[in-house]
Amino acid sequence: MKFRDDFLTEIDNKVENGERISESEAVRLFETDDLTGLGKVANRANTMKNGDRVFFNINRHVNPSNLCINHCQFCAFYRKSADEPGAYEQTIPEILEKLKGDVAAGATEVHIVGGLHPTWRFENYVEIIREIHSHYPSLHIKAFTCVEIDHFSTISGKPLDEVFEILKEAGLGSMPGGGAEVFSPRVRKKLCAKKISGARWLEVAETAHRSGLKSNATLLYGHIETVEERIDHLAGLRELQDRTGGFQAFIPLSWHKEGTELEHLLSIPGATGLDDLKIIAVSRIFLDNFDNIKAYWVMLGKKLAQTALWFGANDLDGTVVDERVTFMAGGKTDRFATIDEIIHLIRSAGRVPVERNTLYEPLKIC
Ligand code: V47
Repeated sequence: MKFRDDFLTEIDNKVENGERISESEAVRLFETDDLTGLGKVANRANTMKNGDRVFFNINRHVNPSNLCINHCQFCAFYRKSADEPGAYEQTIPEILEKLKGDVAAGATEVHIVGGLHPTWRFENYVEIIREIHSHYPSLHIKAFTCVEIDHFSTISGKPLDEVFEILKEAGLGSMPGGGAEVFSPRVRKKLCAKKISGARWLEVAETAHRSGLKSNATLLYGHIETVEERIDHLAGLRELQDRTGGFQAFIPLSWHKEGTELEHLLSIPGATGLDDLKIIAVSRIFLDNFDNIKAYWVMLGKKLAQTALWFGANDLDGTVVDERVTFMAGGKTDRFATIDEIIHLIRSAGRVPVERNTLYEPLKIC
């Protein structure tokens, strides 16, 4: 292939020969001004793995409560106490009622994440999983980030592997990738000082994988992180994936600032469309041991998520329904996507839509 930026020829040859790129090469990729060239390299890396198929699933989000003891500055979702405006707690019957219609409409997955509640005990969380599993046994429960799992270990006094055994017995099927933010200690100290370290996030993910659970990984970008810190984050994920193979998908999360403590800092303009596409492309090329790169339409917008299918992404997430983390931070996209809409986005990008389950087994070619 011919590129305007010669460096892309080098990287394209590496991709074609299955050679891994280095951290400094990944930093250099971010600096290219040949966006379409970068997209072509990432597209090659993706089609070598996934052909022209693009995954989606039929899912719904449940965020049981936004009360949280970690007051992260980039987050508009959390509330410190129940009497603050916007604070909420859902009961188990409410959650079961919400899921009823989704299951009837063919949902195969429920995605559960929430705050670190100041008073809920580990048993409360286990009960949520147990009740959902017993009412809707066909629904795959993808729940709790590494941050929440670490919290359960702290509040229950149980080691991580025991926490996982209890949750699996209750019906937990896999874990989402949130809470990773950016592993850089500099960024965490400034934005989320109370949150577990990046090293601990990776340790919890490793323990999950060793106890037989698959999980996802994310990167929150577009705030104060540097390009080097983004790549260092990806390097931590690539290294763990080499050892466990337990990550199913990588999902870059485009930071939304409305309602966060950082909203009025003009020095942080947030990610542009170009950043969004570059992150998808660079992560596809750098994370050569991840099969799936997800373009999360809730944060990218449906049109840019569709465009990302030509920049290395092979997964559009799902119908989603009722996600709150992004919408409380000013997300302007629709609150859900219909199955027909997702299929249309994929087909009109020239790709083949494939409905998958949470474990990335194809269910239906659409
Ligand atoms: O953990 C918080 C991030 C995550 C904001 O695994 C924010 O399949 C943007 O992890 N702007 C939750 N992001 C979302 C998440 C996720 C989403 C879709 C699929 C999967 C998966 C995982 O969102 C949080 C945090 O890292 N976040 N605040 C914000 N203002």
